[in-house]
Amino acid sequence: MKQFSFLIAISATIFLFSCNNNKEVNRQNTIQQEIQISEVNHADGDHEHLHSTDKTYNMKFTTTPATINEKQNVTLILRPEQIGKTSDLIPLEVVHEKKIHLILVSSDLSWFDHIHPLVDKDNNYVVDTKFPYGGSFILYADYKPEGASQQLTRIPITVEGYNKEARKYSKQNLAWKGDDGYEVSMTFNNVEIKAGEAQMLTFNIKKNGKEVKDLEHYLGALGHLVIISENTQNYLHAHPMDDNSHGPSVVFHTEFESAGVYRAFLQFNHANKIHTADFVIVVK
Ligand SMILES: [Cu+2]
Repeated sequence: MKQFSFLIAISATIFLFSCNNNKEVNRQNTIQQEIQISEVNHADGDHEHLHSTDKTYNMKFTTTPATINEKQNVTLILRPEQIGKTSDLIPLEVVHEKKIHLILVSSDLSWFDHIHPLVDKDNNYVVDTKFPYGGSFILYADYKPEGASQQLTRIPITVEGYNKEARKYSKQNLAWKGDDGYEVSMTFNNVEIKAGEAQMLTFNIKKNGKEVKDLEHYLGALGHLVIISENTQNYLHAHPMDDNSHGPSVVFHTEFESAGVYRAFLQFNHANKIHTADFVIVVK
């Protein structure tokens, strides 16, 4: 049985989830205030999660159709359950405007999506989506049962279809160029990012060479940042300090627990469109 542990920290609403095998997260950002450390048992081969303290929750996951095919519509169905009381309804709290934040990535972290399942009359959370090609993908469901702590369920899935060659990220890349003239550059306060050091990550957003100063909110904040380790076991989800700014800089405080290669996905809202800028961070 694999151990799936995670930690939730707040201050500028930063959530860090970490899933190191058999390792408990025992320290966190000096900037952040630690509110809870819990360990979750991740049963092999299914999506059951046990919370060692308090009540234990599981996010049951099914799809229609049961087999997911590339480029075809699939309905993802998530149902929060309390272990041992699976018939009980588990109401979820709204966090950053949504009850479930669902992050989807290909296992090589070259493809990313962020969607929000909606509750139906049977208390299932449902969303339709499509996967662009076949292979392994990871879903991260981020949710908070009423009166309980923030939960993260990591759900590995297989998509049938053409298996694209996996991309390997090794070189740091802090500059992103998107469509429509958007560019985002990332800087940090130290020369390099070291594990265990508090970091300030600053993203500067430009369009056609000009700084963007009229960013709108996305999910109640100026931006949304997801950082995932190369092995997909560490997941960090952050919102910036809310300073009533509208750009061009979006600042996040965080800390990397261990050295390695990470992919960062910054989402921002400009001109009524959500843009996703992606980066490669090498933590020493
Ligand atoms: Cu979300």
